[in-house]
Amino acid sequence: SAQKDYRLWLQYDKITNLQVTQEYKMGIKGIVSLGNSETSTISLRELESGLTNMLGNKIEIKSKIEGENNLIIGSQSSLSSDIQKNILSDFKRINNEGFIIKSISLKNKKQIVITGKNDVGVLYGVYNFLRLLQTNKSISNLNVIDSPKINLRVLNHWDNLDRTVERGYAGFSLWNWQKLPDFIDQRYIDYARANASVGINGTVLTNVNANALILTPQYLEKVEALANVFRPYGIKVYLTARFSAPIEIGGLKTADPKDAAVANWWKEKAKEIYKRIPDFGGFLVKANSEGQPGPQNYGRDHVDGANMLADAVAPFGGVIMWRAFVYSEHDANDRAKQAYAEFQPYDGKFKANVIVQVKNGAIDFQPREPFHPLFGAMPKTPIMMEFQVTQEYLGFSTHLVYLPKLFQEVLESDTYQKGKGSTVAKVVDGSLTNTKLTGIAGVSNIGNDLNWTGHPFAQANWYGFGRLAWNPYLDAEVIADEWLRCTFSNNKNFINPIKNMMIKSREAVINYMTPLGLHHIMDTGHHYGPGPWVSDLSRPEWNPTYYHKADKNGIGFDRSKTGTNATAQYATQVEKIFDNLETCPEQDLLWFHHVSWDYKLKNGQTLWSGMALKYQEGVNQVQEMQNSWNKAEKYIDAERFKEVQMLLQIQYKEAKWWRDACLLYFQQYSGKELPVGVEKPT
Ligand code: GCW
Repeated sequence: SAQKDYRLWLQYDKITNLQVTQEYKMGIKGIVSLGNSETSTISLRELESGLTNMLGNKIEIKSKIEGENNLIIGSQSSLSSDIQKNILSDFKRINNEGFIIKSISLKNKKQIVITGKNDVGVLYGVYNFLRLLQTNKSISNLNVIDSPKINLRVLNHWDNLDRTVERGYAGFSLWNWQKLPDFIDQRYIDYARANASVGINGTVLTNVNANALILTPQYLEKVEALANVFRPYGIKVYLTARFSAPIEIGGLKTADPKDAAVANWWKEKAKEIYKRIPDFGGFLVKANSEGQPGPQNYGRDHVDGANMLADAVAPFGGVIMWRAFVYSEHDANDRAKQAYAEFQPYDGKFKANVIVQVKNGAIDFQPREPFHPLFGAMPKTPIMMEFQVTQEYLGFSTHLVYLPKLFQEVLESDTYQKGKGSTVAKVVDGSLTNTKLTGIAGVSNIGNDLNWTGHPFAQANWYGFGRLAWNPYLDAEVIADEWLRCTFSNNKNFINPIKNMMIKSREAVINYMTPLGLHHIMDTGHHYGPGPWVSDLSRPEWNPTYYHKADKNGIGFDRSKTGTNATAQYATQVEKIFDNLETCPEQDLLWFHHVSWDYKLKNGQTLWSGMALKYQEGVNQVQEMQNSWNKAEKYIDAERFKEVQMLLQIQYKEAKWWRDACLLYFQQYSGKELPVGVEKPT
C-alpha cells in the first residue's frame, strides 16, 4: 500500500458499489479517440487504465463509432459535423483550455462526448470524467461545461540545484539534475499527470533564491528534457532568473537593467532558451528582497528591472512574474506596509507581459493573515496570487492542516476597491478590472518522499490548490469531499467525519499557534514550534517580539491610525472595519490592535482568558481529530491509517507544546492565573 500513498488522488480503485458499477458498465461500452497528438494518446491511456481499474474489465477501444454508449474523445476540429451540431453553442462558453462532457444522441444512439477547443482541454475533460466515476456520480445525462478562470496556474518549486528544497518537508527535490537529460524518472510523468488532473498548467522548477547556474547551457539541456515530458500534459516550464546572472554566468561587470549590454545579454539568453523550449513560460524573479540582487543595486527600480526582462521574453510570448515580497530593515516600523508602499505607486508602469506576484498576506504565509492590501489596489497592473502550499509556518509536513480553507478565506475577502463585492478572487481572475493576464502560484510541498508531500493529508493541499487555481470560487468543503473520495473511499461513514476533521484543522492550528491575530511567533529560522521570546536577531523585523509586542499593558501590533496606520492601505470601507475595535474581526484583533490584558472580548471573557482558552481549544481540536481518525481504521488501508495516526499524535504533543510555551511566556506580562478549563503545563 505504499503504492496507494504514491498514487495520490488518482487511485482508480475498483468501485465497490454494485449499482454504480452497473450503471457505468452499461453507459460505457467503448472508447473512440479521434485525436492523434501525444496529448490525445495520454487521454486515451488515462481513460483506458482508469476505467479498467475502476470497473474491473477492459473497455473496447474502437476505431470508429459503432453501436451506442461510446465515449467519444477529441478536440472540436476532430469531431464530425453531426457531433459538432449537438454542442456547437457550448463551444462558445469555453475558453482555450476548457472542456465539454456531454451525453448526446447520434443517429438515435446515445453517446458521451468529451471535447474541448484543443487536446489539452480534452485531457482536462477526461480527468474530470474519471473524477465523476471516482466520486460515484451518475453519468446517465451528462452536461458539464467548464473552463479555468485563471490563465497561469503554476507551482513554484523552491528547489535548489543540489536537490535541497527551501522550506521543503517531503524529502529532496524531484528533479534529478545529475541524471537529466537522458534519464527520465517515471516520477516526472506521474507529477505531470497529477498536475494535469487538477488543471495546473505551469511549473517554476527552481527556487526564487537559487543561483544563476540553471541558465547555463548544461542545465538548460536538462530543463528542456523536463519541458518535453510536461508539454503534452499542458504544463509549461518556467525558471527563476537571478538578477545578477549577467555577471555570474555572463561575464559582464554589471547587471544594471539600463545597461545595453545587460539588456542584450538577457535577450540572447531568452533566444537561447526559446530555441530549446519554444513554449517556455518565462521567468519568476525575486529581486531586492531578503538579500537577493535586483535593479536597486544600481539605483534603478522594480519597473526598470521587470520591464527589461519583459522585453527579452516578449518576442516569444513569455511572461515575467515579478514578486512583490519586499521588506527592508531600513524601514522597520511596520514590515506589513512595505510591499504596498513600494509597489502601489508603480501601477500602470509595467510592460504588458509582466505580472506582479503578491503573497496572500502582507507578512509571510502565517496561519492567518488579513488579505494583502495590494489586491485590488493596482487596477492597471496584472496581479497574481502567491499561496504557500508547503507548510513553512504551519507545522511542516508533520501537522495535518487543510489549506484550501485558508485559500478560500483569502479569495473571498472583500477588498471594496470597486465597492462591495470586490473580492480578492475577482482581482485574481481579472474580472474586477478586466485584466487579461491572470495567474495564481502555489509554493510547492512536493518532494521525493514516497507519498510526495510527507503527510498523506498534505496531498489534499496540492490537490486543493490546483482546484482553486482552476476555479477560485470553489468551496473548500466540496474540494475536501472530492479529494477524500478519490484518495481513500466513497463510504459516507468515512467521508463525513474525516471531511469534518479536515475542515476544522485549519482553525485548530490557528488556535494552538497564533489565536486572535497573533503572528510570526514561530521559532527563528526554521519556523517550527513556538518562539515568542526571541528578540535578539540582527534584523528587528525578524524577531517574534516585534510582532506580538507583549508588555505589562497588553499585547498586539497597533496598525490602526493610532499606530503604524497600515490600515490606511486598504479601501476606506475596509480601513474603517479594521481600524475600529468594535468592528475589527476578533480573528484579526492582535494583528491590528494592541489591547490590554483586561480587554473584553465579544463573549465577555478578558483578552487573557480568551486567549488562553483559544490555545486550549486548539489542543482539544487536535484531540478530536485523533478521535475521528481512530474511527476511520476499518475503512482504509492499514499503512496510511497508521501514518496519519502517528502524525496526529505528534501534532497533539506539539499543540500542547505551543499552548504551554506561549501561555507561560505571555503570563509573565499578563501576571494573571490561567482560567478554569485550561490545562496546567506538564
Ligand atoms: O517566507 C520566507 C521564507 C524564505 C523564502 C521567502 C520568500 C524563498 O522564510 O525561505 O525564500 O519567504 O518567499 O522569498
